[in-house]
Amino acid sequence: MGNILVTGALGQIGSELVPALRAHYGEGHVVASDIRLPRAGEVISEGPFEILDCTRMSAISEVMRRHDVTKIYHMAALLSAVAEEKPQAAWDLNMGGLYRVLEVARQNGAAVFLPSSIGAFGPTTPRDGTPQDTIQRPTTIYGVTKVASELLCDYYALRFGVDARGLRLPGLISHVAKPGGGTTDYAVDIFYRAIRYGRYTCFLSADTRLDMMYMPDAVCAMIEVMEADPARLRHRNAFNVAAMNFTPTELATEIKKHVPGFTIDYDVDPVRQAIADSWPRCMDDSAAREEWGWRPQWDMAAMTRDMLEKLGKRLKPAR
Ligand code: AKB
Repeated sequence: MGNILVTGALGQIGSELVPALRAHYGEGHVVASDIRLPRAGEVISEGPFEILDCTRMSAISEVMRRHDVTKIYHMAALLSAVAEEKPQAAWDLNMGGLYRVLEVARQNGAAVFLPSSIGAFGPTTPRDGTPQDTIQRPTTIYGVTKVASELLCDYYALRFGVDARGLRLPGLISHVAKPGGGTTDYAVDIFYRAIRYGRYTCFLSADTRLDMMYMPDAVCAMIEVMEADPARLRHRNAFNVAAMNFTPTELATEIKKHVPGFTIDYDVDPVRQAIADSWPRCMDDSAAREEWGWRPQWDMAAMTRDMLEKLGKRLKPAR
């Protein structure tokens, strides 16, 4: 078996994907990479690590050849809110990185996993039961890069036979690494604040419903879609995957069951609110269920219990 390269390995997804891939395929078979070295406290398990700028094609090529890489999980990207602050940088990294990863994959016969997002949809997309194949006219630079990335992956599959697969991920909730600049980040921050201060000020409005997923489900989905029998895949790339959806009020009510006295208030950030208002409330993921057996394990109640338990071991109340 060849080896797996993970770009952006120190980010929110990579921090859990790398250990999961290492548990599944063996420590030495998974090369973690990022633009910088891990900082103190950032542990992504034992195993090979490379500093890699994935906008440099020769650097990706060199790492791939040296480690005999046959599969790339390409996680390096800017998230929606930070991308809106720096649209030019978002285009350079999100598109420039993917283009180079796909090119090197084509030259070396490697497969590629791409995380797309609910951000690939826009205000004219049906927001409830969002179909697998539907209108995609996002109004954010993040969304523009996600749609273009989905199309580029399809093009490389069709034109060059690159086995490029991917998922449209919802907001991801994790107790390991915090997300860096997304619109759904509130659903992680709220747990840290609940434990430390017993209250949270939310930057989205009380009734903003969005699709969400607990990271263990997301990591399983990423491994499963890459292992799926290609003969069963009609879509191959950009599968809708859903697990739970809730509003900030509903999540706060669930947290209150475990943190008595927890309170939430709202100070809406118009930029992130506009982004959230253009995204699906609840995607239809039947294509993923039918074509490769997607089944989420975590709902809001189980995720909330686990987040509070895991974070509660690391964080002390500030009160
Ligand atoms: C973000 O909020 O930008 C991401 C996403 C849903 O793609 N979490």
